[in-house]
Amino acid sequence: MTTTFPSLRPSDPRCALLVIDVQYDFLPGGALAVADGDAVVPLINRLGAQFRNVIITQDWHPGGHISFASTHAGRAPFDTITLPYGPQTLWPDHCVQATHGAALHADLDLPHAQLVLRKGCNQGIDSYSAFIEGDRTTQTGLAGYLKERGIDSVFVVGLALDFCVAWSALDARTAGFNTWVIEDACRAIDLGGSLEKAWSEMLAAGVERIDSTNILSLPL
Ligand code: VGL
Ligand code: ZN
Repeated sequence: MTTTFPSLRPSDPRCALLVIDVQYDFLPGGALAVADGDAVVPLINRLGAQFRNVIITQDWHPGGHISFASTHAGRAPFDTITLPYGPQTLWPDHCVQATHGAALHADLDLPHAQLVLRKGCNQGIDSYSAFIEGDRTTQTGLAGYLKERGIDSVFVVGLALDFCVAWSALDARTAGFNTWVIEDACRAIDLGGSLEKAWSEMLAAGVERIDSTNILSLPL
């Protein structure tokens, strides 16, 4: 798979930056901390300044969510269970609606972001993806939102690379978007080989793997 560098400028109205789940619970000290997760914030701010279209996502679970180990008697975080829609990794309680852990990092500086999309709000369905929930049926509406606005190219950054970033990038491809993941503006959980698996699935699906310098060096 050869990487094609974006031919569109980030300021092009057909491009959008998707900023995935830069929330306190995924940052050092948080309930489901991603190592070095806070390191992406200054870089995302620099990238964001170049994009006309910025969309932010927030993992936003009700208390007692199906993805929480605490919801299932005898289960521990990082166990896998089988739900009606398939296997589900169980997590520590995280990103509970309107808690501090669910808040976006205060240093995220994206005043021009037009949409904050909250996902994982359904009690009985997890949603790593910003596009389609874990049952692989329920749509968040993001694909329609982007398409109705003439956006056909998305650049994905944030946390966690091997879960919400990867699932969002894969679903962006399936929905027909040109899709790039800006690797150094992401950090991973890396659970049982999940990072390697995520990259092989993304590259096979035609997601392009690039570095922030590939964007920051483009003319505005
Ligand atoms: C995420 C696990 C559970 C993520 C969200 O944002 O990558 N990971 N919920
Ligand atoms: Zn979650």
